[in-house]
Amino acid sequence: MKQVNLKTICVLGLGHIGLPTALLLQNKEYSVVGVDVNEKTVNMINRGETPFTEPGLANLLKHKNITAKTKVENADVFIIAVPTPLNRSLNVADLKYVKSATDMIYPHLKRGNLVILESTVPPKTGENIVIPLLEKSGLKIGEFYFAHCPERAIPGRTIYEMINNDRVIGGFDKTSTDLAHKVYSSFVLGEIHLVDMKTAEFIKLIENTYRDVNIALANELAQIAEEFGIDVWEGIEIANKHPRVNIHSPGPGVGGHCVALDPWFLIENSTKGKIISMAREINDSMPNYVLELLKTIIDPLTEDSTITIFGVAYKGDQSDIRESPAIKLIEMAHNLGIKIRCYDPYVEDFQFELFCLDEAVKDSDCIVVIADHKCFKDISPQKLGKMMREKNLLDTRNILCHEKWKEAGFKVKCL
Ligand code: SAJ
Repeated sequence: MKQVNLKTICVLGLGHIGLPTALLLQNKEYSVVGVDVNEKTVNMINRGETPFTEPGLANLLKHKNITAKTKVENADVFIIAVPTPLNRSLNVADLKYVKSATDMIYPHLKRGNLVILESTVPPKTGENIVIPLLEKSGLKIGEFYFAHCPERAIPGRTIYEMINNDRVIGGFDKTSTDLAHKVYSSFVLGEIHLVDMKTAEFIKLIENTYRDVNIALANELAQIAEEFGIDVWEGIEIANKHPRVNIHSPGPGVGGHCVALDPWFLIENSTKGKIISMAREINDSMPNYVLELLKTIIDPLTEDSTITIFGVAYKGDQSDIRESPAIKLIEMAHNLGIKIRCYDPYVEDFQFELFCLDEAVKDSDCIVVIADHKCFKDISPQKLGKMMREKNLLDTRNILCHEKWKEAGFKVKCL
C-alpha cells in the first residue's frame, strides 16, 4: 500500500452515524475532530452530553478525546456522515447536505488526503457529484483519494453494529480502497468487503430495499388475511418455520430515515423498479389503512370521537420520530376533525401535543398502538378502561397480551 499519512481525521456531521463513528475512531491511533453546523450539538458534545439517546453513547462520550467544532480543519482523512433526505415532491435524493459538506472540505484538501463518504446516496453519486466537487480544490482525483463506506448500523444498536457488522468499501482506485480499509479496520471486527464505488452505493440501497419490499409484502398479507378473517401473525409465524421463508412483520407503516427513503434513491436514475415503487406505495398507505380499520371499530367515527395513540416514535423502544407513520395518521385524523391524544414515554419533542398516560386515555374511544414499545406490555388495562369512554384497542404491532385486555372488557382488534 502507498505510504500516506492517516493520523488526523475530521468527521463531518455529528448525528446518529457521525458521532459514534468519531468516538470509535478516537479510541485508536487517530486524532479526531468532529464538525457539525449545529452549534448546540457541538457545545453539548464538548461538555460530554449526548445530543440523542443511543445505548453506549454516553459512556463513549464520557471518555471522549475528540473536539467538536462548527468549522472544518485541515486533516489527513475527511469522513462525510451527513443526512440525505428525500425530496418528497420528486421522490429523489436531496443531496444538499452532502454537497455542502463537500464544499466545506475542498478548500482544505491537500495532496494525499483521503475523503470517505458514509452518507447513503444513489448509485454513481461519488463519481458524478462528490469527486468533481472535491476537484474544485485544484487537485485531480488520484492526487487525493476517495471511497464510499456506507453506514449499516441500526438505531438502538448502532455502536454494537458499527463494531461487529461487516462493512463494504468501494474506493475510486485501489489506493483509496486500501486506505479506507485501514481506517475502518481500526474498530470494525466484522469482515470488510472491498468492491468498486458504485457497487458499494448499490449494496447499501438494496439492503434497505429488501427490507421495505418484504415489509410491504407483510402489510399486503395483513390486508388479504383481514378479508378472509385469518390471523396474519399466526400465519406468518408458521410460514417462517419453513427454512427458506422470512416474511417480515406487518405494521402501521415504515418510518425512520432509511428504509422509507432508500428504495427511491435506488430507482431514481433507473427505468425499472416496479416492485420497489409499489412496495413504497403500500407501506406509505398503511396509516390510511389503519384509519379505515378505526372506522370499523368506532362507528361512526366523527368529530366527537377521541383516539389515543400509544407510541409516536417510528419504531419500538426509541425516541426517534423521523418519518413516523404516527404523523400521517394524526394528520389524516385531524383533517376529519377527530381528537387525538398521544402518549409516548420515550419521546420528548413532537409536533403534536404529548400527554401523560392518564390524560391520554381520559374519555377516549379507542387506544391505537403505533410504536411497539415493550413497556406498553406492563400497562394495566383494568385501570385505563375505567377512564375511557369506550373500551376499544387497535394493536397495529401485535405486542399486547390481548387476552388480558379482553378480560378487562376491551374489544380488541389486531392489524
Ligand atoms: N418495520 C415493520 N416491520 C418489520 C420491520 C420493520 O413495519 O418487520 C418498520 C419499523 O417499525 C420502522 C421501519 O420499518 O418503522 C424501519 O425500521 P427498521 O428497524 O427496519 O430499520 P431502521 O430504519 O431503523 O434501520 C435500517 C437498517 N437496515 C436494515 O436492517 C437492512 C439499518 O441496518 C441501516 O443502517 C439503517 O436502516 C440505515 O441507516 O440505512
